[in-house]
Parts: sequence; structure tokens; C-alpha cells
Amino acid sequence: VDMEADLRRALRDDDLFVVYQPIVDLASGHVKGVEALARWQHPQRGLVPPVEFIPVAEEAGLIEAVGEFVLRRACRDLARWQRDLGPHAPASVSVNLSRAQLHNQALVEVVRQTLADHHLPPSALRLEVTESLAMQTDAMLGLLQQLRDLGVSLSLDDFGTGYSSLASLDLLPVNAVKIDRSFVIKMVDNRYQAALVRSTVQVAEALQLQVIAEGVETPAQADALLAAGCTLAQGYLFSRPLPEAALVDWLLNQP
Ligand code: G
Ligand code: G
Ligand code: MN
Ligand code: NA
Repeated sequence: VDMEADLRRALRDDDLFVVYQPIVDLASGHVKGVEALARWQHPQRGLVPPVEFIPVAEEAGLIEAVGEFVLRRACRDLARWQRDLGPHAPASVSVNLSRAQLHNQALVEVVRQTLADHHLPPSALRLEVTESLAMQTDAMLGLLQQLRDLGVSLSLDDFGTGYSSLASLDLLPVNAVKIDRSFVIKMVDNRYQAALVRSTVQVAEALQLQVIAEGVETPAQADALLAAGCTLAQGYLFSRPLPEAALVDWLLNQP
């Protein structure tokens, strides 16, 4: 099967879409934002997950097109929620950036123009990046700084996996750190893992960074995170990633 040709067709035929997962305040349950996650409804294969098609898009030089699609859709939807849902609208939308997108300076202008097109303040957009050694090169630090200078927020995604280290929180121009699901799972019955999360929260606080825990599935995990000082979270405990219409229903049902 030629996934690359199929992906080109999907971009042309609008077979990609975006689902949204709420990010909530653990103590109050209030919605603080949503994360946009790409989906592909393939005409024959059904739903193709991003772990399968993002690498194909990167290989095929289609990652800019996929990334721009998600960015535009997320900004368009957030602008509409803020117009139509009043106090139920989330304050921000988070969009994942592929590492490959951070090699192209044109990203800065795309982000600026997309916000302008939808009359959104830069603070309404949070871009999620995963750390790599390449991120500490001058070129990539420069690009991240230009995004910060626009006024958008940056979150360090998947923290606790790969190359991420506490030192990088100080090195990179990020506003938030997202604790990876693997930590959240382990910290419930492992005091060392819980201490690691607590230390991360403390370092983040010293640097005035927000901490968001990912993949929270159980009340016990939510309690452990609160005990470790983590205030924001997302996960199936609160909501699965939802198609736009279902997210609107979910938001309207929040107190
Ligand atoms: O939504 P799901 O759990 O299937 O996401 C799996 C992975 O795909 C996650 O690492 C997520 O960051 C990534 N992903 C989801 N949507 C996008 C997107 O729009 N762009 C990029 N680059 N990655 C995405
Ligand atoms: O890498 P990134 O953090 O962007 O990806 C988030 C991924 O985690 C998405 O694919 C989303 O579908 C998935 N996810 C979100 N909440 C949960 C959860 O509670 N449990 C599990 N297993 N996956 C989750
Ligand atoms: Mn993410
Ligand atoms: Na993650």
C-alpha cells in the first residue's frame, strides 16, 4: 500500500480531522484548555493513528501541510468556541509540532498569519514540542525563541522520556512541561517515581513553568499528582479526545 499517495489524497480530500482532549485543573475540575490531536479517516483502512501517519508525512515532505492543517483547524475551532460558548469556551488550544517542523523557519510566519486570520491573541495558542538533542542547536533555539517572541506559549511534551532532563527546563524557552503518561502510571505505587514528579514540579515552579500531567486514568493517579504539587492534567479520567461536536457538548455540560 502506498501510504504517501493516500496521505496526499487525504490532504486534498479533507480526510484528516482533529479531535480535542480537555486539560483540567485537578483541584477544581475546571477546563483550562484543550489539546488538538490529528486523526486520519482512511477510506479503506479506517482510522489511521498519528503514530503511523506522522512519520510518513515527515518522510514524504508532507509534514508542513499536515501541521498547517491541524494548526488552522484548531485556531478556527477555538475562535468559534470563544465566540459561541461564552464562559464554557477553553482559553487556549495546544497543537503538537513534529520535530521536522522545527527545521523550517517559515513556521513562524505560518503561526503569526494563522492567529491573525482568526483574530486570536497569541496567548490562545500553545505549541507542544518534544525534546531532542537537536533542539539545543542555535538554529532550533532561535526558532523556538521567535515563536515565544510572537507571544505563543511553548510546552515541552513527553517529559520524562527520551533526552528530557531537568536542566533542559532552564535551557529551553518553554512555558510549560508535560509529564509523560509513563511517569503518571508508575508514581502511584513507586515512591521514587513519585519523588521524581515532585522534584520536576518544584524545579518547574522555581522557573515559573506550568506542569501538566498526561494520561491520567484513575482517581488514585489524580490524587498522587495533587500530592506531588501538580495542578493541571489531562487523560481518560476526565475525557477521551473528542470530535469537535462532542467536545462542544462536553464543554457545555461543565458546571
Ligand atoms: O492522539 P494519539 O494518542 O494517538 O497521539 C499519538 C502521538 O501522535 C502523540 O505523540 C501525539 O503528540 C502525536 N500527534 C497527534 N496529533 C499530532 C499532530 O497534529 N502533529 C504532530 N506532529 N503530532 C501529533
Ligand atoms: O505525545 P502526546 O502527549 O501529544 O500524545 C498524547 C496522546 O495520549 C494522545 O494520543 C492521546 O490520545 C493519548 N491519551 C490521552 N489521554 C490518555 C489516557 O488517559 N490514557 C492513554 N492510554 N492515552 C491517553
Ligand atoms: Mn502532546
Ligand atoms: Na506526551
